Amino acid sequence: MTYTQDEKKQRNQFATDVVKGLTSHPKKLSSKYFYDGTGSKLFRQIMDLPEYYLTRTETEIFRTQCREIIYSLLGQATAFNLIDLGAGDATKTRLLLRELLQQKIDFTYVPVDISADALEHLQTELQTELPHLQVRPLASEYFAALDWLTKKETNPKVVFFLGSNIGNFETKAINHFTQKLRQYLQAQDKVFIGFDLQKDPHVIRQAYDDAAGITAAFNYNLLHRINQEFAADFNPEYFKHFAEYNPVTGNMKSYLLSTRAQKIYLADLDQEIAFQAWEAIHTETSHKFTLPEIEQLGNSVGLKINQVFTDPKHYFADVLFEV
Ligand code: AVJ
Repeated sequence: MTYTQDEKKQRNQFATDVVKGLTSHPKKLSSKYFYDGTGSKLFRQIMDLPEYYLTRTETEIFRTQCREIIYSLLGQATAFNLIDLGAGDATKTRLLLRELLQQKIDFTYVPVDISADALEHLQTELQTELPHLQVRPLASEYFAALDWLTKKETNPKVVFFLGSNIGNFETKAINHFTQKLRQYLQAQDKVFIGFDLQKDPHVIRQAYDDAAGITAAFNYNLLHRINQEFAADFNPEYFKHFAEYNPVTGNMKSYLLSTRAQKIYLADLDQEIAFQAWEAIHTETSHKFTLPEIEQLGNSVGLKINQVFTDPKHYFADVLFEV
């Protein structure tokens, strides 16, 4: 596995972000910090929840339209790199990988993930499941990975960004991300992005507040992680998971609410954080898109839609863009 940033730097970045986020108004923590070992495990459980329709729906799109997807993303290319940003456990991508191998197509699979734990888990599974696959895992943030790759690779690339991971950015950051992504692309390259679509707000809300409480545990884990990494004294029982969907903005937001006035001490950083009763920490945004919004997003950076793959209920869309 290749790491584009060392552990010490990552921890420093985390410390800076935690202090900055918890001393701002409103308080916030970046959702990218959910994914330590426990967080990645909890997210794998979320993907299997009955309420969490996203993974199931996107998997269904991949399963039923596998050949069409491969045909469209290959275009004229004979050899390529499949870069999978935020690969996670790559359940969906695997369906394509198997078919690509069967069709004897020359490609390298480059899973990129912020979570080294998730990547290790994935690599082990892939080695037994698809022994002929050429894999080159990158433990990295997205752009550090693209930077690193553009310097080393000349083959055309197809950049995957599945699972509505793009929804985790704030509105401005979605545009910024797409803009930046575009700068790494050349004429032959393509981008394949998974977008969660706007739908009945109740369906969306339940996906982020499941009956078994797994999503709540996923949210609380952020506090456990801060306790572990910075010797902090958060008591997760004094916080409440709260999830709210706004059909006007298309933003699904998750929070941790402090159920009482309390002071938290982060010993390793010698930092005290005061909470008012019912004060919120915003921990995640999961944006839901409309198709015109997706088209507009592509247009604004010079990406054209090649094809839209969706499910019968139009819950989710995997969109192939070309330069
Ligand atoms: C992995 C970012 C797509 O926003 O739906 C799941 C993460 N958070 N449940 C999402 C998540 C709460 C997920 N993404």
